Amino acid sequence: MSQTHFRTCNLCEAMCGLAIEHDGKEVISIKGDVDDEFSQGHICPKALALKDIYEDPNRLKKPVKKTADGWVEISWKEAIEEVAQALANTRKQHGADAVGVYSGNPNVHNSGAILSAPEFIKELRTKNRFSATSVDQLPHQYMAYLMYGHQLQIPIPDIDRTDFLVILGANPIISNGSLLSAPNIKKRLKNIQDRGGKIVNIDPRFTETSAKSDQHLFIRPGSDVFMLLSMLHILIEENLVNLARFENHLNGYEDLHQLVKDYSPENTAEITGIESDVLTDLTRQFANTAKAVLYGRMGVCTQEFGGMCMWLVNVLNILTGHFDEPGGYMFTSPAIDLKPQISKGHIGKWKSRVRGLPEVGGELPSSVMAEEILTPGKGQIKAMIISSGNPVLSTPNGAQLEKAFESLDFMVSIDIYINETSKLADIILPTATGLETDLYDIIFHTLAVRNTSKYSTALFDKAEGAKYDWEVFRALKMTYLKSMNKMSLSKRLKIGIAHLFSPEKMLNILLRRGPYDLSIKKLKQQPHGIDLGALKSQMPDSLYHKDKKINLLPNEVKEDLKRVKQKLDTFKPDDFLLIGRRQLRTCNSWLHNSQRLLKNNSCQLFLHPKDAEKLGLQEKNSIMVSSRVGQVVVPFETTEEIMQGVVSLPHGWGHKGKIKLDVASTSPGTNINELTDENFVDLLTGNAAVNGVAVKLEAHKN
Ligand SMILES: Nc1nc2c(c(=O)[nH]1)N[C@H]1C(S)=C(S)[C@@H](COP(=O)(O)OP(=O)(O)OC[C@H]3O[C@@H](n4cnc5c(=O)[nH]c(N)nc54)[C@H](O)[C@@H]3O)O[C@H]1N2
Ligand SMILES: Nc1nc2c(c(=O)[nH]1)N[C@H]1C(S)=C(S)[C@@H](COP(=O)(O)OP(=O)(O)OC[C@H]3O[C@@H](n4cnc5c(=O)[nH]c(N)nc54)[C@H](O)[C@@H]3O)O[C@H]1N2
Ligand code: SF4
Ligand SMILES: [Mo]
Repeated sequence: MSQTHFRTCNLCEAMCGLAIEHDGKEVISIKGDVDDEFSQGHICPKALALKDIYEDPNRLKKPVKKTADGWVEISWKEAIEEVAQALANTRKQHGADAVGVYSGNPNVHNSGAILSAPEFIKELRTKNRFSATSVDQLPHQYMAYLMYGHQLQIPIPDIDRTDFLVILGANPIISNGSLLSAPNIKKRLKNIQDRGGKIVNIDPRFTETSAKSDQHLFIRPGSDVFMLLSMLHILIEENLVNLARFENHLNGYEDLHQLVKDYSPENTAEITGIESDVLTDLTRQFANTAKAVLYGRMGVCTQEFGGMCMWLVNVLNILTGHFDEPGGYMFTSPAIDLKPQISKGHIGKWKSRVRGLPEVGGELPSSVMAEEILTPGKGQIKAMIISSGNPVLSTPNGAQLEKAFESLDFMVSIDIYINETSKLADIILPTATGLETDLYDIIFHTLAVRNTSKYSTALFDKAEGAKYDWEVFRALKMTYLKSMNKMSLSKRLKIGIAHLFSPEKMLNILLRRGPYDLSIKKLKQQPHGIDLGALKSQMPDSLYHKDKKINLLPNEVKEDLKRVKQKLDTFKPDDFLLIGRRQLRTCNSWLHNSQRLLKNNSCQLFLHPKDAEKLGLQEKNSIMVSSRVGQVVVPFETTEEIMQGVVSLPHGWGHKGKIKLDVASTSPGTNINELTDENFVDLLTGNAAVNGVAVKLEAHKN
């Protein structure tokens, strides 16, 4: 007899409700849950892969250890003890910083991991902590901390109520929205137009989102900061600034006038490729529409001026009265608010050993990971822990990172597959995942377009003896502390008590502390989730700065403006600029092992037909693409949908070497991060600049 189980999809930020028909052992079908309070039946092709992941014969079920004869299964007890001992030995011999940690994206979609990983990582006392944050949203957190006083106080564009949406460097029709959880975003965007509103998309490629917009503007990769400064220039010159109720809650407003003087739209048109009258018109419309919002994401974060772009996105929304108002840039009121529990943030408490880049919120940029492993000296990383991450495919100069990982004394991956990164580990600890886990989307409820709350229980039991990520972190913590001889009686007691609380119990406490009188019991009675209403105005009360003022012009920003000015003054166009591309049937690097997602999906370079002609490309050629750090040969497709002088390649491909991904290996594709450059970072935040990388192209005869 088949039954239906309701739960939230954990694959992207949209939090779609799923209705999963099953017979207790197997999934029969996965459909959108039409009764889900938030997603109302929406689903994308990726959700079906949850079945494939569950059934994937390549998925590891038991810990494995690398031996001369290949991988061999070992018991959990042996695996945990060996890992803990290796980490402890490294620390005793070389100091705490000799152990590095990298946390990847699926951790954020895993409430058990969110609630347990930091407790383990803290005990390592290492400064060498890295994560996917610095190849992603770091500039958002950086500016949230400086401007509003907390790194997680990140505003969300209220697309459900806006009448004018400017989308800069995001492709939500494919990505389903980021730092903007909004299931069925296609419909939500269409609703803007249906109520007479307008969508403008600014992107070096005419994307799937551009096609749904009312206006698309091509922009030269990495030049957004100049366009945004010009918008600010126009606002000030034309007296379009509307401080609304923030008049007395801003620090630094007066100083802005002087700073944007040089950035008239005429002055920036050459570098951006956007004509001055087009930009002036756009700025006027944005300022004069009551409910308008400017939204910037990956394309403007992971580039040379990611921090400045996110600063300007915030500033422009604030100065036009589109801040903390319905239809503008708003904050959520989540049922579980982690902000009071975690650090507000900090910058530069320590610096990376080799290049001297500052930590942000306790992490160093992932772009320095390889050099911290490869450069000898005190504090050199000798052992790495990778959890739910595939940095060989997802961080700049993947080839160098692969070499760095190979040189380590010890490496452990907490991962479900033997892939491009975990293949380099000494031990892999595989966890129960997806349909086998309980889930409360702590982070994404905090970044959603409506206040909602939902708890999903596991559909299937984990296999006998298997462990969840949170169980692995807890076991590692205990055993590591024992190996370090740091288990005093009081510590043992404290941890013993803490570990009496499962993630479910911890979530229950957090929910009960929240503003909505919720509990896990109540949420379990509502398997389609609970809608807690539209976003509410809450500033300046919810500012974390003591003076309850927005820091409109942080010193760090003032300083970085010099770098911007220098770029403007010395600008000369590069040969070609490389940008990234997300595809509907991918989830970063790790869903290519699902046949249904891999088919109809491939890794090709997009370039403009006129560029192809200039390069003398023939149809049967491939292209050799080279950058400062690497060279790859890729198949290409010409399209007028990309700007001349720009090429685009999707990330997450490059499935090669001694991996165990039978499906993905049939269509390996090319790793774009063999071209992206670890030295090309946003110097303000340390975020990787994986967009706007200078490359050379050459025809390659197959
Ligand atoms: N050039 C370029 N590079 C990029 C990007 C880009 O746009 N362009 N995007 C960046 C972004 S936004 C991100 S978020 C990063 C992602 O970077 P990463 O997080 O490093 O990479 P993922 O591909 O998400 O890898 C996730 C890993 O987790 C494993 N995994 C999946 N589920 C589980 C689980 O439940 N438990 C455990 N333990 N492991 C699991 C998978 O097998 C896989 O190895 O990539 C970044 N890299
Ligand atoms: N299908 C699918 N969905 C996903 C993911 C996935 O891998 N596949 N990954 C998830 C993750 S981890 C994240 S973080 C989100 C990201 O979600 P989005 O932020 O929507 O990211 P992208 O789709 O990479 O869109 C970035 C856009 O920026 C453009 N761009 C590149 N360089 C520049 C530039 O210099 N200036 C401007 N203005 N634009 C530029 C690119 O052409 C692209 O259209 O997606 C999530 N959703
Ligand atoms: S849009 Fe995201 S959350 Fe929704 S079904 Fe697709 S992968 Fe899952
Ligand atoms: Mo991401």
